Order: sequence, then C-alpha cells, then structure tokens
Amino acid sequence: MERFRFLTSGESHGKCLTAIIEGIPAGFKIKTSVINEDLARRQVGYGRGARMQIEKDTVEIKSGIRFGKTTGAPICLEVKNKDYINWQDVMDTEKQEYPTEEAIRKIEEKSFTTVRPGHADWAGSIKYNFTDLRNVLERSSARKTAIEVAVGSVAKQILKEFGIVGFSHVIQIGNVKLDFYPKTYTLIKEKAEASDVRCADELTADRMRNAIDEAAEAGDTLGGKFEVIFGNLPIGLGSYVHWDKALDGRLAQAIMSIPAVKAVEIGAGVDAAYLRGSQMHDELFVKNKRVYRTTNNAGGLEGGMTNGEAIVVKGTMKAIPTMRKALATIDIKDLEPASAHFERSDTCAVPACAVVAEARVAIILADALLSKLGGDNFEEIKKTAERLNF
Ligand code: EPS
Repeated sequence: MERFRFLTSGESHGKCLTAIIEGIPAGFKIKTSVINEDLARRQVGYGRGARMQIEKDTVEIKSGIRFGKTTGAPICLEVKNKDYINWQDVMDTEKQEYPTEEAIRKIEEKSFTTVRPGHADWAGSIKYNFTDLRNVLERSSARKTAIEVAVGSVAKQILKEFGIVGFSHVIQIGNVKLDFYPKTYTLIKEKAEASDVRCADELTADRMRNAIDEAAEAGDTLGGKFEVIFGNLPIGLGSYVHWDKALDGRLAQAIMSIPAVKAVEIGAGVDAAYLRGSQMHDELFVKNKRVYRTTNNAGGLEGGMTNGEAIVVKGTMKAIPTMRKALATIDIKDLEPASAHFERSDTCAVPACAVVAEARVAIILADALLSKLGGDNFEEIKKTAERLNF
C-alpha cells in the first residue's frame, strides 16, 4: 500500500477492535454515521449466530479527524465488543496472580484443545506454540472484519468524493444460485440492500433462506459466492510494469485473505477457460469521440489497470468451520481422536462476507486513487483530479 495503510488489532472477545489508518490527506469529510451504517450492514444476514444479537457495532473515532474532517494525521478507529463484559476474566490482559475460583473456572471452561477442521486451530497452535486453542480462535475469528469494514467505510467516503461508488451482493448460497439478475446495477444494489441474504431476486432469496434453515437444522453450515462491483473509475489505476502493482492481483489478495474465502474471480473469471478469444475480449467502439464497449468480460481490468469499465470481482466463501455437527479431529493435548470444538457459530455468513469484500475492494481502490493523484489535502487533490478529467 502506497497511500492508504492500516493495521488492526483486537480479539473476538477482547475489549475492542482498533484500527490505525495512515496516509489519508487532510480535508476529507468523514462521517461517523456513515461508518456505523456500514457496520450495521455487516451485521445483517439470515443465518448469523447469537453473537450478532449481542453486538450492535458502532465506531468511535479516536484521532485524526477534527470537526468531521481529516487532518492528515493517522486516524484511529475503535469498535467495542459488547460481549467483552461476559469474557473479562477469560480475556484479561494482565497475569492474574490470585485469580478467584470463579475466574479460574471461567478460564478453564473457555479453553479448548480439540481442533476445528478448516479453521486456523491446528496450524496456529503449532506455529505459536499454544496449548490452549482459545489463543488461536480469538484473533483468527472473523470478528476482526468488523473493524475492517469501518476502515473500508473511510475508503468509500474518500472514493465518493470522486464519484466512485460500489456495492456488493450475494449470488450463491449452498447450491442455490442467482440466475436472474435485475437489469441495472442500481436495481441490483437496491434489492440486495433490502434483502437479509443480500440477494437481488426475492424468489432466489427465499430458496437461500430455506437452504440455510435446512443446514441449521442439520447442525451444518453453508458457503456461497458474492460479487463486488465498483463503477465510475478513472482509467489507469494500477499498472502492468510490476507484478505487485497489478490492480487485479492486489484485489485478489484483498479478497482472498478474508477469513473463509477460497477463490476470487475477476470479470468472466473461471468461465474464461471456456471462452474463445473472439468471445472473451471486450471490443472497443467509438461514437462522437467517446469510447465504449458492449461487454465487460475483463471485469474492468486489463493489463492490471482499470480500463474505464466497472470493476467486477467475485469471491467464493467456504462453509464456516465452527459447527454444531461435530467433525472428526484430534485433541492437541494427547493427539488422541476427538470431536471438534463448538460453542456457537453462524450457519451462513456469506452476506456479511460480501460487505467485508466491498470494504476491502474500497481500500485497494482508495489506495490506488490517492497514489495516482498525490497531494496532501483535499483541495489540491480535487484540482489534480479535475485537471485529469476524473
Ligand atoms: C463474528 C463473531 C463471532 C462469530 C463469527 C464472526 O462471534 P462468536 O465467536 O462470539 O460467536 O460469530 O466468527 C466465526 C464464525 C469464525 O469462524 O471465525 C463476527 O462478528 O463477524
């Protein structure tokens, strides 16, 4: 990341999740209420577990913003974990010399040694030399995506100043696929936003909910596919000159590293294998000196650069590995066969994952845009954008 850098910290049941964003120029309007709307969007979703009833994620901006505008200083964001109140003894950051019997009981109750297949438990315990898998669970949990959505919301507010907007929607849950797409992006966005499975077709959404119910009843979990689309991008973000500057590669990394994501596609994606060159490539036409295309199989990216079409990225999320139906596994304390750990979980988190992916795409795009435009303050950057006809 050249311009929009950030780090997060925080455990799933710790006090809070925190992010520090660095590189944001001065003078950008950032609204807390807009960040909170995005946080709420991540929490919605048919099939989510009991934790979402406990949390009502809201952000506190701790620094870097004064009277609603960025100052050019690092921005610190915090989302408190409401559930922490129930975990204070277990997640204590100090060594308790004389913990109460009650505290010892709670710590023991929450420690576990039976690996969840598909989660970070096994490799994490070996890598960090843990005997209590709680240490792996706490940071590997997808809970941390809450603060990432807050960071993404800052990125989206910056992009919006340049007319760049995007959305996400769910195109598959389990074996239920969205076959009927509303005609325009505006319609897809509106319908997905109103749906608790983020699906733009009501009948498909019903079938998705049924699939989630069936999986829940069986103590099982479901994965699926989502799509993120951003439009109105200037041509030439990213580059072909080095592999780490290719915007398609950067977007793939950003989506692939979301917990439980197993595949990323851009434009035609895996279907590109079946398409001949004459079918795959988006021909260019011109009318009144305006260049246009009638297809977008490239998903808005050619040669690792934006080409002026909408960016279309798909992600595939596997079914959540924390599940009621216990899978065969091992116990790390004696390497004996065991049943996997389960406390509570989501049956399906694909709608939430779509919102997280939207945030990740926004962060990469904001970084690419700010890197291209340079400058230290909003007025300066806006002038450059106008000069370049963005
Ligand atoms: C999550 C919070 C977690 C899980 C989920 C994501 O809450 P808890 O562990 O307290 O139930 O609901 O994380 C996972 C399922 C996982 O496997 O990491 C959240 O806020 O998104």
